[in-house]
Amino acid sequence: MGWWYRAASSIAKRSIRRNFYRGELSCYATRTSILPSTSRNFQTTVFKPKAQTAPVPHSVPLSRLADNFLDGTSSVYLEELQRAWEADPNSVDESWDNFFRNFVGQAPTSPGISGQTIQESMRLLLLVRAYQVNGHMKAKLDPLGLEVRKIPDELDPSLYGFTEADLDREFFLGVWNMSGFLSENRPVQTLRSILTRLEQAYCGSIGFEYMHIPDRDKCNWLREKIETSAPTQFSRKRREDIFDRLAWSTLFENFLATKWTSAKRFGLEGGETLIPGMKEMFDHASDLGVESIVMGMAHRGRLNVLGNIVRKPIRQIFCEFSGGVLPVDEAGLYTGTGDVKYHLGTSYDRPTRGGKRIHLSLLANPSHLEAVNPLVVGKTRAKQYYSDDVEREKHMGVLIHGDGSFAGQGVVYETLHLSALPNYTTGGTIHIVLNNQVAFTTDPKAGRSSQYSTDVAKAINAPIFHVNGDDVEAVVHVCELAAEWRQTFHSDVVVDLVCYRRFGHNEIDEPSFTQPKMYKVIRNHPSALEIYQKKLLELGELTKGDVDKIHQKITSILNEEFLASKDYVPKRRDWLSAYWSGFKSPEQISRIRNTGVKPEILKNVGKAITVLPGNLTPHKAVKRIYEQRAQMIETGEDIDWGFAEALAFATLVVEGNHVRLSGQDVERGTFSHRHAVVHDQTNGEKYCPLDHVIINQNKELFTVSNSSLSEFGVLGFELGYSMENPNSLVIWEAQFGDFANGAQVIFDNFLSSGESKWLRQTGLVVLLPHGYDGQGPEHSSGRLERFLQMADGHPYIIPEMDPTLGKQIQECNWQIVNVTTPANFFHVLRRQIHREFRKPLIVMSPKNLLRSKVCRSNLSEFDDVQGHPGFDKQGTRFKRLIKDRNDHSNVEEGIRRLILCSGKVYYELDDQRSKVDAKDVAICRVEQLCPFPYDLVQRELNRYPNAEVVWCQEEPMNMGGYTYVLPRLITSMKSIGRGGYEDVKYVGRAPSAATATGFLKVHQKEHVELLGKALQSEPINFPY
Ligand SMILES: Cc1ncc(C[n+]2csc(CCOP(=O)(O)OP(=O)(O)O)c2C)c(N)n1
Ligand SMILES: [Mg+2]
Repeated sequence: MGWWYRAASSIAKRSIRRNFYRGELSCYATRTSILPSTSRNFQTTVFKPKAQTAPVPHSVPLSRLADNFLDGTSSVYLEELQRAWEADPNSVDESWDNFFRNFVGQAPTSPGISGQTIQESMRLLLLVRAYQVNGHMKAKLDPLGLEVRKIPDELDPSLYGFTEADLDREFFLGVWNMSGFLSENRPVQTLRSILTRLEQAYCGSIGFEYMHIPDRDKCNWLREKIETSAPTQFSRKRREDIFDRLAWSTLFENFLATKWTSAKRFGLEGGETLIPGMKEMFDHASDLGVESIVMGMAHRGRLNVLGNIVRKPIRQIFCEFSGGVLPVDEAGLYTGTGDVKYHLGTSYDRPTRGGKRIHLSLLANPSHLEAVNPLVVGKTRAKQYYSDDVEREKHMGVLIHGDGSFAGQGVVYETLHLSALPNYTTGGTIHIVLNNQVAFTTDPKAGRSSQYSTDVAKAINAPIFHVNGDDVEAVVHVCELAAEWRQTFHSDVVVDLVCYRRFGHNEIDEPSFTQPKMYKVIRNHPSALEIYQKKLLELGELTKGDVDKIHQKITSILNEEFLASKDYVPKRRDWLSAYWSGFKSPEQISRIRNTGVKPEILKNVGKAITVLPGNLTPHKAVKRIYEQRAQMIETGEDIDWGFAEALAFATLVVEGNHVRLSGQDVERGTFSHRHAVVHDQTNGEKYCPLDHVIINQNKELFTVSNSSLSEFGVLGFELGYSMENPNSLVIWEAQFGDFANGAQVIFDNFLSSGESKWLRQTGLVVLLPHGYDGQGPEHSSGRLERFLQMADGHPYIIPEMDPTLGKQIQECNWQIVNVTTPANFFHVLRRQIHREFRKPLIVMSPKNLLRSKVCRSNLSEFDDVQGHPGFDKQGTRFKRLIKDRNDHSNVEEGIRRLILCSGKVYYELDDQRSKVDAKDVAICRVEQLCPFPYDLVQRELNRYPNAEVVWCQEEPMNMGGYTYVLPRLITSMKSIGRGGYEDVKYVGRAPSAATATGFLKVHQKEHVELLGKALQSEPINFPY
């Protein structure tokens, strides 16, 4: 290969020089683009090379070449071969026999191969290479024929000095170590046939983009598939199948259009070949070992995919079109708020052509384009984990994208770039871009800065198959090829299905307002079904009778389903298809379980996770931390935050649960408090103590993984992961709580509302470091207020508060806590698993408490021993509210002020209280803000009947818990006759645009004022 690069680069250099002298520097990129370089993708320069400017090749017979093309081993090899062939033509490979037979003895000037010059050889190779690299630019991808693309000069043979006269000359084209066109058994062909083959392979209905992949084996594998001499021929039977599938896709939309003329359905018309493409892809994937597919897609064609691919009962889809019916009234049935029909998901076991079954699940998703992508990938990964699919060949993710969204939505890249990360890979996702060449009203040229909407996928070296959506056989071919690629290389691949949108963005939209020219063409454009039907009839593969039969069959089934839809009543099963067996819906009461752990188990796991192997050389600070932890378990005292968390993980692991913690720098912990992975200082090897809690522990049972620097993508991934199996504690930690807003879509549209919309539960935990330490506006706040605002608990109605039942928590959309003790953190984590339902948990986690000497717990607060401090009336469990630390009795009339607060400000208040010796002030910590612990707040209000009630927070008034707590506190007070609105006082920062000041001095001043006011001896004015 070395000679080839040398030769190619010398040509390139020459052309650069030439162009430079002509003052056309801009063509640098164009001319070098034939090289395997990074600049190849910009084909917009105006340079038009004149064929005659290329130097006319001088013929130099091969045998007399002194060029480095044949220097060294190559020429010696050729000479050897030639000698062997002269002695015995059968002793060499047939291709060489042909070659020498053609070559030897002919006059150098005759139009045969012997006239081939080294320059021609090089140019020919460049021409072939140009097709491999840029042939897609000439492929006929646009069904409407409207696309204006400049065919790259590199695909013009005259650029390389070839003329008409050369077309019937034979050329030698053998290259070693390269598969496909250049290596087959007939290295000698006419230029005409070479060009025909190249055009066929690269410029038909499929445009292959793969030469950006920096892996020769992968390129060779693809070349082999692409450059095969005969294009794929489908059998009559296959063609009938493909036709049938295309007819289903087309007639389904037609049927919806005629029955519900004014309903929005975001139809597939113009892209109907997606359905046969996907079906054939899935059949082929199943043949190659795939057992289940997790799918995600947006609005366009979703109903068609649901009906035809995932086989959601068509009568149900029709029923939903007619307005939908609530499920049958069953005891304990939760129906949520529901969602529009084109967002719902479902799953199904679909029989494949090969006689197997493949499990398909389409995830529900919100309107937010592409937001479901990371969830699909995360869920796929979880399926692989639970089924021990270590090769990642049984479970596969498939994502269907819009062209506008694929190019424009950042989460596409955030998901793509997870694809090869060890703890996030799924062995390849297949992406299908349903490229209808428009996004709502926006043309591609206004919607992206690069040629193809798929260009972002080049960043991960995925091959991209662009295909003309009107050529259903080509669509099927690339869909199958994508499945093969995925199963062979376990990496992502993209199918860019270039089609059009027959109607407006939705069916009631007028597309000609904005795309008049395109829609003029579309109006007269036959459907893909009509095109294929005509082709098969002309080829004699189907008769008119066959076609009619298929049409009739489908229409009559659709009509039957339509009739059946009128009496259709959804069953609970339809709503809760992914229901976790045994888990309770919000309306099915479940008892609260305790979360304390037997002391001996705590001791044992505590020891297991504090022992580092003798041959490991940890950093001395880390060694000290582990020694301290060992000490903590030994004495049972002073357990800190990091160790409490590790104990929660370890005890869950011992109980057989999967624990997965992911986020930026979580292995060490942003604040250096976790050190879940210990690095050997001599050889860099890693040791994770939590991997050794039980004997022969599965490597992934406990997973802690630094993630890529993404919030939206990674949080979405973990959410998808958490939804697969309830017996897992899946945690995402933000570096600082602020950064969670990069993933806001996941919070708003999935985590806070997913159960209500789609009846899917998740116990995902989100750790958001929060707390005002003077670190400036972006490192102080986890934006507690945002999460509280999305909480669905009623501020004016106190629900049934039976402390032994989880009804309040089962009914809420998520839990939000701001925990202040290591033991309480331990229990809140364990509570996620030790219950019969799953609910997301948002934790405002501490920063300066991680090292605080006062933020410590005793091991006796973790265990389940009666009489120990953790044990209350019901046993040991998470404390939703922590009462004043002083041993107050049930009624304390002498307390003049009750401060309610949440989070680390408690310790500061307590400290201030000691400083000013304010014994008549009680401080309670609301550890769980949502759902609001009405019962416990009432209890504390009753305990201090004469106290002034204060809500104290360190956040500004428009942030933190204030606006959430205020109405709930008033409701609690009113309910026990303790006053109302004017009786709740506020101590905290003033309202602010930024979360915190950037000036440390200002912060400190605010802080001192805040504490001073909270503990001042005179009453606090209303409202602050
Ligand atoms: C995050 C987000 N931004 C904007 C929209 C509004 N929107 C819905 S569909 C659409 C156009 C999508 O274009 P494309 O991805 O090409 O899909 P198509 O509708 O053409 O199939 C837009 C802008 C949305 N749903 N989600
Ligand atoms: Mg589009």
